Amino acid sequence: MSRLVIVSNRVPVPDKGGIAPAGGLAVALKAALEEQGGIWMGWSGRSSGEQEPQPLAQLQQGNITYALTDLTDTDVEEYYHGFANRVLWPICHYRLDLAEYGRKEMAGYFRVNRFFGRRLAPLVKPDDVIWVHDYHLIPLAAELRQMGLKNRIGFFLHIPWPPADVLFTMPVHEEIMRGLSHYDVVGFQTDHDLENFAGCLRREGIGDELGGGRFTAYDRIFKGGTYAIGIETAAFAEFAEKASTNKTVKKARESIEHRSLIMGVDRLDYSKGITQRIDAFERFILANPAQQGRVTYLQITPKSRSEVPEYEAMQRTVAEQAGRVNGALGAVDWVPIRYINRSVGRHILAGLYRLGRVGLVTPLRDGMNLVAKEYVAAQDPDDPGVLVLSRFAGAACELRGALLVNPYDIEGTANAMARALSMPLEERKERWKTMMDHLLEHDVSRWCRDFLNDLTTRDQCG
Ligand code: ADQ
Repeated sequence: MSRLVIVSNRVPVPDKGGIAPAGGLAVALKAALEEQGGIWMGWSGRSSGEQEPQPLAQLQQGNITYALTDLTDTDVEEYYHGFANRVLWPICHYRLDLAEYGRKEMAGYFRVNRFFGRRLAPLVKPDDVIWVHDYHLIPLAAELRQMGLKNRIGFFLHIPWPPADVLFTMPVHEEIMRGLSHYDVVGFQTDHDLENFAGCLRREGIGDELGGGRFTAYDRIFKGGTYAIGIETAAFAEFAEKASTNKTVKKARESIEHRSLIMGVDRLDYSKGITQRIDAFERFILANPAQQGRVTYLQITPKSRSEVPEYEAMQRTVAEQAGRVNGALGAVDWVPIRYINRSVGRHILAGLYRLGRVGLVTPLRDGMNLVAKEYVAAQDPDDPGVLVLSRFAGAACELRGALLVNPYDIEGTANAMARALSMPLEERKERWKTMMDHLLEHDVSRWCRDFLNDLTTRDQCG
């Protein structure tokens, strides 16, 4: 069996006791690596200042080698904060207004990908299969091909792929499209993303579809496919059930008392639609005065990318907005919104999801959204809560039992909250079961297997 080489911007390195950071993606990819043996390479998250980074730090755990490199301050600024997070992230989330192009940042992005390629190439054996993850590393295959590597190389994009009119506002869109053509399999979260990608190829005559999921562009043939990422459904459901005795979960349950809990859990990011969601909650309370004092909205939002000015500003905006709504609607014995800026352990999170009568997942645009899937997996089968889900999350293509909303329509989202809170038990159970059956069958291990099968089956691709 050939070895597997995974490359991602950050690597979930196990601690000294061999425990890897939790999370479905890390668990599934680690399992695949353990089965086949291999390497997981990426950025250490550290800077070497302006010094050339030391050689790769390698950590062996069983038959997995974790290979990490530092980056210089300039690299971190231009590649990571610059092009990846201030250009590709907003563009892929349809936010042209937030994209800040700069020639320096673009050059830094391609330079760091070349640097990753140079550090990785000496570790790769001829029959290794390479799987590259996410928007930070699109040009990596092209760099490896340039160095003569003929291995099977696959790419999976965790975030949405935008339509041509959006992508082509980026001055280097051609280089990005060309970069993708050097993979053997390019994977997206949804059919809609894949269609957008095909549209980008067609629009400027860059390439075309050959049928059977095969594409041609820049004299290469490759497979383009949809691989909706899942979670470790069965394990997550078990965490949630067991968490009912957890101290923090118990305290949360007692503090809610007789009230219904609406749960929101997101990284702090403009794509997640948190401010629109708070507006919708306010609208819901104003339109349903009988709910005053009878419902609590818990929003758990760890800070992310706080070095980027837009994220810092967003942190202030959300906190002020939650404060304003609490000031306007709250009572001496009722705080309508509890807003927490902290990360929570996965077991506790699972227990909190289970307490939620409503799971409110309303991103303006999201590749998949694992929170939606985790919320469903965590529910009590005899008394499940209701998922209110944005139609612009990739998960909406699969979770048919959710109440789908347009997060830009504040009144519509408020109405969905009211409907979710009054939904009869039989309907809740029916909707939940449809979603849970799907999630059990399409879990993260299956996602991993499906992608790797396509990548290693030669006639799938060029
Ligand atoms: P993200 O944008 O990070 O992922 P998401 O899919 O929701 O979004 O995953 C977030 C993860 O972080 C979930 O597993 C969640 O449990 C965890 N999390 C969030 N808040 C937390 C908190 N307060 N404490 C602890 N854990 C918390 C990107 C794409 C998504 C895509 C995923 C996977 O943007 O669209 O679904 O990758 O492909």
